[in-house]
Amino acid sequence: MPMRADWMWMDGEFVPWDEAKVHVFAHALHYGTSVFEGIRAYATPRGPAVFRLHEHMVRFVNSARVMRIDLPYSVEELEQAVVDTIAKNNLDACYIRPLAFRGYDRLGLDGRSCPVQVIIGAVPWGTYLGEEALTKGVDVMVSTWRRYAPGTAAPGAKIGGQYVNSQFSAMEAHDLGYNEAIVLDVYGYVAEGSGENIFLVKDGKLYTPPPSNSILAGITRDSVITLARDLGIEVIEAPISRDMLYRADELFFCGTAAEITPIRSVDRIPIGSGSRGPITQQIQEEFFAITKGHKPDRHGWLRYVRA
Ligand code: PPE
Repeated sequence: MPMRADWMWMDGEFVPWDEAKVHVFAHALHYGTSVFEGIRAYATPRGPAVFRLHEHMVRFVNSARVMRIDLPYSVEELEQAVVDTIAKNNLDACYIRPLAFRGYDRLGLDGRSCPVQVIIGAVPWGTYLGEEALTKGVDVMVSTWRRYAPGTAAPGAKIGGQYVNSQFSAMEAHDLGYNEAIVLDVYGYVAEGSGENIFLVKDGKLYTPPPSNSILAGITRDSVITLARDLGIEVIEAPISRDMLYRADELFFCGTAAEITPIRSVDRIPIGSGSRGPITQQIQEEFFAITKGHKPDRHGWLRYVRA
């Protein structure tokens, strides 16, 4: 069943889902000239609440800056448009996809004569890596594909065309019977998953690669670091070698879509006990307690859709 909702926010107005269309000569379709975000809203006792909307929209604007896309809306206008899109579609928990892209004018690599279009879609989207992924964990492989090298792309920006790299590793993993891939950077250090950041637990401490290992600095990653420190867990941002994965006590992915997903094996080697580890569970429970409004929003991360 295709994902859908009733209304799409498109260039400042709501259009019926089935009418939200572009021309096949849109520049983005040929060259990947787009920037996007993935944001979740959670169902809370006070209705839907968008998680870290401001940080997502700031990253969106910064990605656009790197791609040389001039956005015709401010961060505040985009935030309001997200809230309006959820309300207009009567959604509760949902996944929100803002996208800015170069539309149709002409072919040619420097597409800056092509008009900028902006859409915001919101759809229901359950667990990203399978029904039981959050509790049981996922089986992953180290991809044969590497993340792009420094200076060949912009890992810190969420640019559409860059995601062909992620697709290569995701498709390879799925074809070989794994849920997801871990991708190494060009020097052989662990970068991230095809669409998630990664954390490792060793001797009670939490490790994650720094931005210099070709990662997208995820907003969930930042939330995990904050919550772990709240819980008194030491967090170390340092390069991680492949063998450290196999020797880890616990491993987990985090991302907007993946939320906090334990990794139970890498290359068929069980990690730790081979199921969700205690620190992973502790951070996961803290994360969901806050996102779902069961614990006070002590970091000001929730934006309620209903005032
Ligand atoms: N790394 C990559 C490469 C990535 O795509 C994401 C998000 C992250 C890390 C985590 O970032 P954050 O969401 O800010 O915590 N991936 C998005 C797209 C997933 C998709 O399949 O589409 C997401 O999780 O929304």
